[in-house]
Amino acid sequence: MLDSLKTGLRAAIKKIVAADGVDEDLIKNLSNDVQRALLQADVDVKIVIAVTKRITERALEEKPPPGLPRKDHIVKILYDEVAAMLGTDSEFDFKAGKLTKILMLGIQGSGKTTTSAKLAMYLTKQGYKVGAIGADTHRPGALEQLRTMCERSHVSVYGDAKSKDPSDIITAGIKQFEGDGLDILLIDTAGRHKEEGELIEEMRRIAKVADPDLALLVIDGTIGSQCGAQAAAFHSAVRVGGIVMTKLDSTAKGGGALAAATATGAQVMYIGTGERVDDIERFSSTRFVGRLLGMGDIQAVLDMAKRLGEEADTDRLKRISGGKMTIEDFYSQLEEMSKGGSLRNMVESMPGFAGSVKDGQLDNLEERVTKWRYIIQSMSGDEKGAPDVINASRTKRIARGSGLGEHDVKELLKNFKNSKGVMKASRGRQMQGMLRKMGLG
Ligand SMILES: Nc1nc2c(ncn2[C@@H]2O[C@H](COP(=O)(O)OP(=O)(O)O)[C@@H](O)[C@H]2O)c(=O)[nH]1
Ligand SMILES: [Mg+2]
Repeated sequence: MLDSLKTGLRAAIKKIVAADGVDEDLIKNLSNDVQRALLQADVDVKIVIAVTKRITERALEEKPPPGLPRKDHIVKILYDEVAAMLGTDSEFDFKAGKLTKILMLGIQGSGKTTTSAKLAMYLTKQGYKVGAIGADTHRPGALEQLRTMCERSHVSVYGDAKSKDPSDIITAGIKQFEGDGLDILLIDTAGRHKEEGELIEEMRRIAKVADPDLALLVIDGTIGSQCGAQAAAFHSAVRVGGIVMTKLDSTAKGGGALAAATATGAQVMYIGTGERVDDIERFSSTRFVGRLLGMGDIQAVLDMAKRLGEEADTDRLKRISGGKMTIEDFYSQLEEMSKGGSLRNMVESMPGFAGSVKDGQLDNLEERVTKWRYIIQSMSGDEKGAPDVINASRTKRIARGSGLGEHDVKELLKNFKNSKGVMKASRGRQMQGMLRKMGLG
């Protein structure tokens, strides 16, 4: 399910990026592509229609921020809306001084016990007084596992290794913690039974005695399409209030989240990113969609848009857009591109480049930019201002000064000339244009 969604959405984006211009047909086409991809991912048809309708409307009507190419803006809209479908970034509204009981649900191995201990620590760090109950009577050692993992956060754990009745354990646990002034009580449960029906029945009984304020469904992020049915089964027993997706540190991309979120109407609240007790994060839907689409964080695109907007009036950009770029301008543009991270991150986060740039090419580019720095440092002021004066003997001198070959100097001059034309043609697309001229677009 995840793979088809990923492939479908990426193909839709590729089409946009490859198109000559943006028109109504292209946007309709995008809408259809996205619709198909989401439907294939078992997303509820009503949701699919609503999402694609919003994408279409926004793509047709919204004006991109200054400096952001319209195509990138449309890709950003797609990001926004798919992320919004997964829910806004939300956290349960814990109230200090009032006990919030959290019931952990999920099949064996999904990461319930680990997540209980992670949450115990995470919430303790936020200043809440946390306690835990181990009510998994099926797995030998489950209580010990919870206790050991909670040691570091000094969260006390109630359990009864001899009891075979989770409801009894929970009742006794709640009683034991009474008067301790807990803000949060985490209840870890079993995830396996001889039969799934029995497991769901047990959860129903547990929910009755625990009376949870929040039931968190723990989903193994490496599992895809089965998540929907699993989530629906648990949801039928206990109203699921939030989802935790685990194992996102492995190759998992967490596609099951979509299915689980759709099946329960609940939002993903936390993600597990490792086996250690502090490997937990609040869920961010934009980051998740970025991961799903393999494009890094959309934030990089937004940052670029903002920077372009702020710079729109500087002398340098006036020179550049007027076709009067100097070599130093050219170099500072390159530097600009690598600001706030490596060139690789920058390129990977730009819709339209992700996936189309091979690793080798990028290494190559970073190497070339370094070389160019040496070359530019070996130029005289008038050469930097008007590179046309650089003849064969000057080329030789510059090459010697920079410790590089004459062909490197020539390559820089050629790229500079190409970029100059591109910049003049379209200021807004300066970076893309530059990359393309370097043979990367
Ligand atoms: N890599 C990784 N492993 C995890 C994560 N969460 C849980 N695990 C591992 O998954 C296995 C099952 O976890 P456990 O908490 O016992 O699952 P439970 O049966 O639902 O209680 C254990 O080996 C955990 O270390 C995670 O976020 N990342
Ligand atoms: Mg467990």
